[in-house]
Amino acid sequence: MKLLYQTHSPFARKALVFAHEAGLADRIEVIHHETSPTLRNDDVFALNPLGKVPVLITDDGEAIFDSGVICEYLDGLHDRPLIPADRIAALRWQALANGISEAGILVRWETTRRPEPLRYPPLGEGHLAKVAGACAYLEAHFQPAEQPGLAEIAIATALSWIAFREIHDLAAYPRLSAWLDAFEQRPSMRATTLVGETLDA
Ligand SMILES: N[C@@H](CCC(=O)N[C@@H](CS)C(=O)NCC(=O)O)C(=O)O
Repeated sequence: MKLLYQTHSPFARKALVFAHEAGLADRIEVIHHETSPTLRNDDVFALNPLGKVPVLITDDGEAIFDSGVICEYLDGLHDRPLIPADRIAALRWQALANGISEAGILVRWETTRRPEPLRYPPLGEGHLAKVAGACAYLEAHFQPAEQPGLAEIAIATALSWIAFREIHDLAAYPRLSAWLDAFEQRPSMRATTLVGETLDA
């Protein structure tokens, strides 16, 4: 299989960490691609009409997106499922993690990515409040499983990216940040360190 990837994407990393945790990483060739709505990558668009990574190309040549669907697909390829029987709960935590990354990306548009005269601070502040609210919710309610599954992988990769881009200070959430610090030591996370700058032009 091939994974169209980006070394600084929380979504791409979620799919690859999932592959590592499922014991499937050695079956996947990782190919880095830069993507941005303002810098078209035709190779990615050829496989995903949204032009986003991650995209998984299966051994049959099928292109699968997005990150959540890739995780579902990979979970069918091994015998210790990472998406637990309480599927709805796991998918809901994944949705929260996705929302954190999406809001974080929108914060970055309003703080660094958009040309300065076009930035709209209230929009950035509104999205930052969503990140903070979701972190507070996780601090209060998230009970991570000892054996990581989809929920833990999605939340860890989203929060790790928030810290990497310095979008929001996770020190305000001691229980959550202690768990994240420990999770960062897993081989799956250490093999997929975040690196690089987004290219928008
Ligand atoms: N819902 C998608 C989101 C993927 C996504 O937003 N990827 C970003 C990189 S972090 C991207 O490729 N953005 C390019 C664009 O928006 O055009 C998923 O879970 O895979």
